[in-house]
Amino acid sequence: MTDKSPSPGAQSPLELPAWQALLVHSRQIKDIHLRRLFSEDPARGTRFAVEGCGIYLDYSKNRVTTETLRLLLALAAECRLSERVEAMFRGERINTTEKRAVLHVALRSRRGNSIMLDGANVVPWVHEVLERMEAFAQRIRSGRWKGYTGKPIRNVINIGIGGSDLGPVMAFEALRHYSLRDLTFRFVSNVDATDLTEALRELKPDETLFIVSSKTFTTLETMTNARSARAWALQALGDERAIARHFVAVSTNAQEVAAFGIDTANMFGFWDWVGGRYSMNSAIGLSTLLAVGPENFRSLLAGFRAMDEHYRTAPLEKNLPVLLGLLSIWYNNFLGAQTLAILPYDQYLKRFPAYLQQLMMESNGKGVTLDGNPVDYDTSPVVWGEPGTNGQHSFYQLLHQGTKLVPCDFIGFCQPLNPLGNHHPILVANLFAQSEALAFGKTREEVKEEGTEAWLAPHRTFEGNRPSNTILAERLTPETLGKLVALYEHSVLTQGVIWNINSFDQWGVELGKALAQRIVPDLQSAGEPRLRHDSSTSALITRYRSQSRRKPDASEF
Ligand code: G6Q
Repeated sequence: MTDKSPSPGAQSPLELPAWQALLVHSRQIKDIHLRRLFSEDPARGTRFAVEGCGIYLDYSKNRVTTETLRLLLALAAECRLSERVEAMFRGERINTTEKRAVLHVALRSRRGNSIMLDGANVVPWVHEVLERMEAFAQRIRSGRWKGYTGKPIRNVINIGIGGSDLGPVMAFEALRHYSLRDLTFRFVSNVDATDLTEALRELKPDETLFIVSSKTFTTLETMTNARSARAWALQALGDERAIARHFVAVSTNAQEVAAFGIDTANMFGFWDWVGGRYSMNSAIGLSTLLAVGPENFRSLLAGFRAMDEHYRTAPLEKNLPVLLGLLSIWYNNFLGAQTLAILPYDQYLKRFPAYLQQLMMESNGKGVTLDGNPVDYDTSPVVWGEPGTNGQHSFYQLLHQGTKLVPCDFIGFCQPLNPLGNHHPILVANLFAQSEALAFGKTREEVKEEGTEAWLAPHRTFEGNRPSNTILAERLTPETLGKLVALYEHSVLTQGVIWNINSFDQWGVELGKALAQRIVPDLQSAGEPRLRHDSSTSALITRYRSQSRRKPDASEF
């Protein structure tokens, strides 16, 4: 045994020449206005734009010059980004704290490819599971799979949380247009019984299939929900044998799946080299496959693969995930931005910001470097967002006139999936107008020229110079969705490499889980427990115990 860290222990980015140069450069250009950058370079709108595998990234409305980009790209090179990317694709154990490879890219690798891990090619394993998932999906979708009473399945409920929920629910919503409308899909994640209770409302147990999605099959919330769902089904169907017809599992843990009573023939596996938040195209995507069918699911995978190829092969200056990641570094570490807004102008992408919250913040919300030293620079921004145009009538006020610098990612499509009158041009006009307004604003003079009284003019002035990216694709297809998700996955790695952190572990979620396990008995015990918490937690527990036992008066109903 050695207590030496298994990580490469690279140099702090602060010591790199490009980082130092960026610091100097950021001071020099911090007051430069986008109005000036655009007027000095009439071709800026297309010069600072790049297209990769059908996704167009316009990054011209960012507070960057050619020199900024040169330095950011130099920083990527000094951090040996390409080497680290290759290490991931080659299956090296880059998740050092968990001693695991990071091979979500293998999940979308073409059959016939070879990705070796410990002397074995993992690609055939991926395709074997995929084929089983497809065969199962065909049986459910065609009605050939019968529930215990002989009826076909009409409702599918995915039970999972975190990475075993956010990907499936985001993908279902994003691809709802392509889904089989005969089936109802619901997603249960929260241990709050309201989630399961509302999901089960009006459903018939003999027409309902539960997918228990859990990599470990030990997660408290998921197992609590799965047991309650099992009791609900058993109560109606009255026979243990019914469980095999109404429960399937997605997991890496066959032993626990069998212990729960699910036939392991109905278990779809994956591997420890697939991180939860990177698992939506593993068997965790079973609900997506059931909803959209094998052909669309394969297109989704093809989209991921196209972006993987682009990331691996495109030169850094034309590489979408690299540019997106570097721009995020620029605002986060050199211009003092604390957050990033994700603003999709497509109602089907309504859960995309929530999905990206986990992807980015769980991956890069880290406080120590790969070799365990505290970082002395900011890591992940706070990620948030809502679909447009709704956000415009809510928080965009702060984006336009507030005191915070909020870089925005606008995402839009040229073709609608639901053409109706002039809805789509109105939607897209709003997207373009917002990034234009943020960048260029409206000067005090312009406001006055419109006849606004002097005292009101400051309130109606927009200083502008507020940065955004615009990500534009032709149409929201399964393939496009795959490209978009992979774009952000790889942007996360790009940032993680620059920050010299492990983007693939999540130790920060452990402590709260462990403390909850200690508090449950304090809340439930019949006798007064001896509380050994801090005074705040103990007082909260005491108050809960007294109020949860109080019978409401009849008048309160
Ligand atoms: C994601 C995390 C986390 C995980 C959930 C569910 O990267 O690891 O969100 O997905 O805690 O875990 P299980 O799939 O094991 O239930």
